[in-house]
Amino acid sequence: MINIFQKYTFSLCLVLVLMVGHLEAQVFPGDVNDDGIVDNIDFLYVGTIFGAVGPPRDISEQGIDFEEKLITTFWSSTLSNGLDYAYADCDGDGLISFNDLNAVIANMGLTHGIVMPETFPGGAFGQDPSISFDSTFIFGPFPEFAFVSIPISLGTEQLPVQDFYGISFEVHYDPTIVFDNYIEFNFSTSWLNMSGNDLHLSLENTGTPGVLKVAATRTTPLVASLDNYGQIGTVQFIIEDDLLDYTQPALQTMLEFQNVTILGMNGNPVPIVNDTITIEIIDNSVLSNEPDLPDAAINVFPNPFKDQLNIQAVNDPIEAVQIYNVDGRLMANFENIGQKEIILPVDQFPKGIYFLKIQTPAGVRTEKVSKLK
Ligand SMILES: [Ca+2]
Ligand SMILES: [Ca+2]
Repeated sequence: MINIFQKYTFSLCLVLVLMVGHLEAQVFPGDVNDDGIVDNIDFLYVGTIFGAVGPPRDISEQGIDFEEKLITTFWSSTLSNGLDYAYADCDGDGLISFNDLNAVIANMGLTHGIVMPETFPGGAFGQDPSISFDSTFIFGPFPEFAFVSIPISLGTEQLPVQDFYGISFEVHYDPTIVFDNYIEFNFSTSWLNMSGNDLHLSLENTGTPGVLKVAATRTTPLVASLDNYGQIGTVQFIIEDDLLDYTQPALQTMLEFQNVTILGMNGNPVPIVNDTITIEIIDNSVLSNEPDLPDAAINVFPNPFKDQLNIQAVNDPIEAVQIYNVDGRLMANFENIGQKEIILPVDQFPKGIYFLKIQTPAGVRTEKVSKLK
């Protein structure tokens, strides 16, 4: 009997050892929720357990290269979706830190295996707080090449946000309407309190035309009122310049929030109601009476630039050049040029992206350029 018992115990142990062996798992660094794609939701999950410490991966399995990394020891704590914390330790060093948030940013958009994006239940209109385009915003009409900045609010006085740690969302837009697919979300000073030493993290990914992905997560709990509402930032873009001619009626285009996710203080999803907005666009020659020049009519180089920008017109002399920054602010205005070639002194401009509006007697050309350090 004892022999049989011992044999049984030995077999049981063997089975347990084999089972423990099967508890190994693979993680692709950055895909924190293991849904096949690195995106803004993975960013949120890292934030919710920021500072957690656990067993590191084996040295040979550390790093953030987007390949299967073996997890041999779990952390024995789970995210709100049931996955082990080890998935959020993107670099495998045993600490949930900025390195892991940066790993999500570095691998943003990469996929492995079958992609089945994690989904979250939406909010109920009239019951749950909303993310919304500000109702005081004027919907247009905007002339082509106008800079549009739409304030975004989260929560209202009637339906405030009562639980918050981080937010991710997408803004869907028509990529043929947005100039050079250049659109961004700027978080402003707000009740999110993501400034100063507390934390400020946000990311944007315009890799998919027509989809702006945004996320912001705290790394410490929010020390503020639990009834929060008001503006959290702005969606900003410039309208394409060759959409209409003066004979055509105004054009309408829609922007829409999708896949809005808030994770609360305990990491659980908080239901949120989405919103859409329609804005109206008119031909800018209604205002300026200037036709658009074809691409080949103007050469701008080098791009990116450092100290100076050369502009050459093929046929007509250049009359004027305006330079705008990405906030739509006029940075420089060169008038009465009257030559086919001009070299603009732009060494004092800060690093960034600029828009040139080049005027000739035959029409106007807009160009996007970027300044290196
Ligand atoms: Ca993911
Ligand atoms: Ca880590």
